[in-house]
Amino acid sequence: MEAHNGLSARIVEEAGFSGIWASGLALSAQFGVRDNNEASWTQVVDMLEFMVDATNIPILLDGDTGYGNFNNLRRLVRKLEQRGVAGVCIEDKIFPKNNSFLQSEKQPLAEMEEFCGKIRAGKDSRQDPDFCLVARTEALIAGWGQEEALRRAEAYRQAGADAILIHSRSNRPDEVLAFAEAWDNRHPLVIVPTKYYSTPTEVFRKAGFSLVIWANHTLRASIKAMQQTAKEIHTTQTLVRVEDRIAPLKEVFRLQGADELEAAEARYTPQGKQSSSVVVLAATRGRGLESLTETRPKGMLPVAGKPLLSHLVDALKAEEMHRIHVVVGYRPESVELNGVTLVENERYEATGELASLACATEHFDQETLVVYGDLLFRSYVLRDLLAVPGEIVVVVDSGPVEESRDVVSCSEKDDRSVFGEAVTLRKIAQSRHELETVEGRFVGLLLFRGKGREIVSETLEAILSQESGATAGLPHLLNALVENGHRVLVHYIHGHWMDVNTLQDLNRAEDFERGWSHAVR
Ligand code: SPV
Ligand code: MG
Repeated sequence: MEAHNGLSARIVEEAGFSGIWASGLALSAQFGVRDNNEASWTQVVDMLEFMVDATNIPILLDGDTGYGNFNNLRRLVRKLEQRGVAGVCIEDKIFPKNNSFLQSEKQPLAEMEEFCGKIRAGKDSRQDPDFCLVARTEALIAGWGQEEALRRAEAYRQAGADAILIHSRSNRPDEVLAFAEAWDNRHPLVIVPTKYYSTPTEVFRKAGFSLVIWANHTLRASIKAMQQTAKEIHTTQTLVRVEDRIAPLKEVFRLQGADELEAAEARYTPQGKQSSSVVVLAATRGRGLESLTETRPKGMLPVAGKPLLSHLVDALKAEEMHRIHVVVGYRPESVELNGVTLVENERYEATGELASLACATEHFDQETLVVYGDLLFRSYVLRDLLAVPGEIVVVVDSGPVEESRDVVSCSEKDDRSVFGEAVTLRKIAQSRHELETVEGRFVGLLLFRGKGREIVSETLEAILSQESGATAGLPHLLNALVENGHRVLVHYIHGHWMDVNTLQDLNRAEDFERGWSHAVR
């Protein structure tokens, strides 16, 4: 099957083919030039390198005439071997050649003996005994007839060609079938049924052909798709009509092997140096603080001389987390923070935390921290959390639970003597009566990285696809993760944090930030 660059080569391999035809026509066309050796042979070889890198199946290059005489072919064979190309097909025409279907009868053929010398030179210069040299005769294309085709094919066989390609421009298979009959299985035969495409492949199998080349079909398929898409976008001046008909970006990334790079990054880059992102959930006005939040959400209320959210942002930046995305909703114009990206949840009034989080999924990174916008904590809380290895980690305060909000049940209780033992989340609830055991309270810090990003994104999407998902909060996501069998690691802390929900909290926050309290809730 034809391919003409790394992407099409990978697509051909994924379709199940066991070999690739690096078509001269298609390679020229994708460069936007004619099939007349307008692209240099080194440009062709460079493209082949991408195709070899993208695949694990053999690639047979359509080497035209070998780009010159026997000497040019020798060098070509060496370069192809060096780049992992499995073989080359050369045709008995004169450089620069023309495509077989253009002005066919005017095409001069190479002198037979000279072409045999080229075949011998090509064979002699290979180092890998598996490197294939296919000799293609254009005798039928140029109108020299069956007898000349057979004469040349035999000469090329004797010169050492590994297979003979007999090319025909007839709409019927008769020519190549007659050739095969006379050839009588002397040596492997190859055909390119571009013109006589309606013949069942079984006919070719029965006639003894070793290889059929479908020579230009990924190129032609892509031309049509590109033309239709470009025209439609130009005409409609919008992307909405085409979006669902074209490959999603996700598919592009998959074909490029983006996953492999991500996995390699996890293996080869130090954890702390992962590219990190933060999503701060700060869309709501803040219930319980109505009197102060007429013109601004609670995150903008001043605490110790600056907005509550600024304390959080500064704490994040102190841990080198500079890509901070704050999801705003209520009074977004009042949220003025330096060095953060604001993401708006326009439906904040009708939706919950998860809907806000979903507004920021495009900002999820190799390592992503999700944090409530009304949180204050001592710097070690974040530093220690970032040092916990694991794909999904939550912070739980193991201190005495006074309130019944965000209470959690974990696999083990906080036992400082077994420092480092992995504890996992069992369930999070809004009432301790829903839990068999209560080990603490969720602090509003969720970290995910590596595969955890995919898992969280998928779970989030699944929840939001249900009606009940619209108003769901972070606990809903955590429970869904656990229910789906994913490990949510628990990182225990003991105090040194607080969230702000009431006027009293606001005063405590002042003390907390001034260092006067340790705020064990
Ligand atoms: C090619 O694919 O470039 C070929 C086959 O050489 S053909 O176009 O039929 O000549
Ligand atoms: Mg060609």
